Amino acid sequence: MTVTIAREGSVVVVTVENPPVNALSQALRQALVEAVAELDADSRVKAVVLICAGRTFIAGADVSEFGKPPQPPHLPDVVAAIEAAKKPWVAAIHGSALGGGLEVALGCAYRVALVSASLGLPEVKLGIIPGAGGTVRLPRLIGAAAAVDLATGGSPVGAKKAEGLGLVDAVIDGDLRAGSIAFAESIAEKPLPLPISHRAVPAVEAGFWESAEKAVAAKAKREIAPLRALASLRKACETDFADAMAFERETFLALRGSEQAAALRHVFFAERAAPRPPELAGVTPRDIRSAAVIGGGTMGAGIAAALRDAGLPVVLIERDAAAVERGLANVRAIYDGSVKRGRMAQAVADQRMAGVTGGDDYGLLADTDLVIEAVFEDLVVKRAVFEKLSAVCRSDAVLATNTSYLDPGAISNGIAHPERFLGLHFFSPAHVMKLLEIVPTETTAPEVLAAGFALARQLAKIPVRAGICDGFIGNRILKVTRAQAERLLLSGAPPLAVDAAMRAFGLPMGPFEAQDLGGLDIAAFQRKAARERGETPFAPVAERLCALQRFGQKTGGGWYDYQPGDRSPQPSETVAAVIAEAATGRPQRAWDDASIADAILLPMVNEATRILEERVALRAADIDLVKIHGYGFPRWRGGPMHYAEARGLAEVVAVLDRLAAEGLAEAPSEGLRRAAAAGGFSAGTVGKRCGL
Ligand code: 3H9
Repeated sequence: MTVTIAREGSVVVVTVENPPVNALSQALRQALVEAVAELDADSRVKAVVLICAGRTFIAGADVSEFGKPPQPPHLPDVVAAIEAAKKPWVAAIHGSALGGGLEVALGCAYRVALVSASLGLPEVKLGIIPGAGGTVRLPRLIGAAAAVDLATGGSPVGAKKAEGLGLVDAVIDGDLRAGSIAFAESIAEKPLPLPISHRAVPAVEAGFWESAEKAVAAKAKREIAPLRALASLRKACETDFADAMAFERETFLALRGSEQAAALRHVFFAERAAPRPPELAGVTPRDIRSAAVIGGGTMGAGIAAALRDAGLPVVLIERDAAAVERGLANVRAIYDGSVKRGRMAQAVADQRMAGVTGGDDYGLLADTDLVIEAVFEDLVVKRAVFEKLSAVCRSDAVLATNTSYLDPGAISNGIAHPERFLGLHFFSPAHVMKLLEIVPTETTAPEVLAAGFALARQLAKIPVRAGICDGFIGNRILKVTRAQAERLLLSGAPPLAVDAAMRAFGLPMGPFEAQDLGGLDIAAFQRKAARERGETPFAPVAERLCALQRFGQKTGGGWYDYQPGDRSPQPSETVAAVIAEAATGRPQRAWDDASIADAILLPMVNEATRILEERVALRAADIDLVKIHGYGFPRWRGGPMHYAEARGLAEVVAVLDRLAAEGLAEAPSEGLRRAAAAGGFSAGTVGKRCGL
């Protein structure tokens, strides 16, 4: 970390360099306080520009310090020192001024920003609220309503919008350093503006806070921080500066040590580690500038849209002209939907669509860099596709399958140049869902695997490397979720109670509602394939429902009954009778929300530990990302592995032992017992064996 001071006539430029994102480490906070004192004492200095080296302005407090006790100088004092400086400080913002970074900028007398910069208070996304005056100064500068949007939503605003809000004083297009120096010269002789902390609190309309509370609560669901941020903003508007600062700081410190903040921090770092697996360090990915998708069904069309959204030209291949038309119509429907919902301008949609070409001739792919197959889940059909691709594509083109259950090794068996082949498992809808499981085969070359990760980055997806097994990481755990849900049915918990318990835990939907939405036939098809492989999948009730053609909402009934035109699930007498029959002779017991959640979640953790032991996943945090980004696991719980660790693995093992004794779950794996003894996955033997 360095803070350098350079003189440009009467203006001084203070440059912060603390890669990667100029986070406010203790050393940087100290250096800023010292710079204020030094420049205050220098009579030649008329104004100060605070600028940052590298990719961004100060992106916030150093999140990695959050697990430790705060060290002085504390950020509120640093901001107060800058605000009290005798010379006007001008924050010169490029990249992002986030969290503590924006708070530092609010301490400055002026703020200027590059047109490409963004500013925001994302603290709530980390389970905390601003802790250095963000909620107290912001309403004084831009009014309560805009401050509520920024501090409770956590999304940044661009420089132009910030200028409109009064958050920045000038937008600079071009050289930020030169522009900021010129700005500083223009204000150097003016009297210092009133510090934001001295400005009047904004007035709000009657009922403003009550309606803001309703709106924030509805959006935040079970996350604590947004409502706490709102409380802090309200305090800022209703008391004096010092009281409001004390309230904000107290709230910040309390949340900083909360379970939700620990979980959200875990996810923050997991998401940033995921795109750069250490095992691929130094490997140059194969270049991907053009792409094709084989198959224009829901999945293929979604993948095509995702590729287009990332700027790649896409060819969509189907078996005949009519299927090509249907495939293109599926892609168009995605863009039409975005336009209808106001998320995309018609001109952008047209431009995206213009970059998708359809055809039934594989010859169109002779020079394509990446081809993703998304045809029917049938080994013979998929192999036929790759045989053709093998014949027409360049030998260095990356060939990928989007299979969810088949063995990519078997799919690629016999193709020319098998080192260019890998699995890229998207989640439906593929243009929306953030997860991408990347599945190398035994022959995949490192630069092809690296191309998969680079593609994920380009597509703004979260990549997770998965080994080959039935269902890879996510669907393999999903099988356990479903089996456990059925075990619960057979031991006295009705579908409604199971779904309600999982919602209470924080999932957007329970396992039975989710199956009714997606269709029971898909899992039935997979079970059939599993039986053909000699396995014995456990789905006694689902099998009976499928035999009754109850495939979910689309057939008017599945785990629940549905009235025509109404998607709300109604308990079904037919299903109750099927469950009663399947449960004959089994012991029944009483279930509450917590014990239902345990009976589903802890066996998932048990399976996930096996997945780690088998190196199907390389890191416990990767499994968390899979469940959060592919299956709606609540982010504020940190994913199943973080949840289990936070709860204590010894307790997890004890609960699983009890469930196993009742025949309601498998016993904890040896790996889980070892991890419990070692105190966690990352510190423990399971993690170590998996390369952590
Ligand atoms: C706060 O400020 C609280 C205050 O109100 C109160 C204090 C009293 N700390 O995302 P990237 C690392 S809360 C530590 O890939 P990009 C990241 O782990 C904070 N490290 O880059 C990664 O490390 P590595 C509020 C951080 O260019 C590297 O930087 N601020 C932090 O795609 C690159 O990250 C935020 O929440 C941090 N604050 O995006 C901002 N931020 O290379 C969070 C990043 O070793 N950060 N790292 O894997 C971001 O949103 C993005 O990093 C940013 C750059 C947009 C800045």
